[in-house]
Amino acid sequence: MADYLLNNTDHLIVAGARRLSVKNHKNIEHLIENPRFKLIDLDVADQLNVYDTIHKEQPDYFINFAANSFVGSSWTMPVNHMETNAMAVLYQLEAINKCQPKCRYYNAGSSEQFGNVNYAPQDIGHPFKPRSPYGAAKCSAHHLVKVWRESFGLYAVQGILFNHEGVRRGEEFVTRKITKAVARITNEILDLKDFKPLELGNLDAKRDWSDAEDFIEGIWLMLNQESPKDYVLSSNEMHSIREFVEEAFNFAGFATDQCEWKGCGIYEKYMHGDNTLVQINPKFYRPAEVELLLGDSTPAREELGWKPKTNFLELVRKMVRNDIKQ
Ligand code: G4F
Repeated sequence: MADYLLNNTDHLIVAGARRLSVKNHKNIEHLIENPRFKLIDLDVADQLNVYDTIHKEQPDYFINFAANSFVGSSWTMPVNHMETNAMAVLYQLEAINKCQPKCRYYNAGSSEQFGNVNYAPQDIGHPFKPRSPYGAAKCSAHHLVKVWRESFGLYAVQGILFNHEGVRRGEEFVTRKITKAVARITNEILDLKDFKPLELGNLDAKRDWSDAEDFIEGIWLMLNQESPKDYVLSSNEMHSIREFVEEAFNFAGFATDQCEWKGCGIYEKYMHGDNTLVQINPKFYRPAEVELLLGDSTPAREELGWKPKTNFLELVRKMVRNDIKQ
């Protein structure tokens, strides 16, 4: 988002990040010296800190990407997810309403809010049926944004974004986990070393994946309409984890017609000759799964003039290429 704003607008970016004793700023390292980029300490779960920051900075826009985004950890840290993904939104809305009501506000919503879906594709009218503490917190945030918009006339929106990936994706999310492992296994096989197979959970979950870079423009368009409205951003294409695995290995030279899925359930394996490339580890199964997500982003395409540029295959290849290069 910061890259996009620095390249396409003349705004000053005040970037808030939680203070850590050992910094984790790899994805923004290249921006630190930019005179239009200012990094400040900000903990969105601390109401006073949020209020003081908005009071001091008087932002024209406030974009909240500070949620905990890993669904898998939300069962072990449910309170933390409610505080960071829901209460934090309340603190931000209240501070904006009190000190800078002209500020345009964006909160990152999620297709996880649709959860145990009733129909496909899911549009903005699909009911919320979350399956995780993460999803429940995001639904709560969604209602808060709507209530503050309707009660106080704030320009506040929550885009509902389907999965968005890329070369800066965290390594515990399934796409990056796969592409990193494909790069590692490819190198280890070429070097004739022993290697550990990639371990995954549910291979049959289906997701609507896009390139995060494409979504940034959609978010900025959502923030700059005449009146505030929530939109879905999605590729409108759905693929299983299994297909992602096949395409990623295929691109690295393990042709799909020379590989084979063998066994079933927790004994299923993806084999290339005698080599096991992928095996199941039940520890990656979730207590409740969102089996299928497929978006319908027609209103964003028609009303905002937005559309994604990168399709599924290009995304897989871009991520594998990057990880092999690294
Ligand atoms: O990559 P994931 O962890 O992403 P998930 O849960 O769909 O959430 C992402 O997208 C949401 C939008 O829909 C965002 F709101 C959220 O913040 C995040 O960005 O898992 C995708 C699927 C799941 O069905 C999971 O069970 O992959 C399945 N999976 C199978 N094996 C695995 C694994 N997921 C992970 N992380 N690790 C595995 O080994």
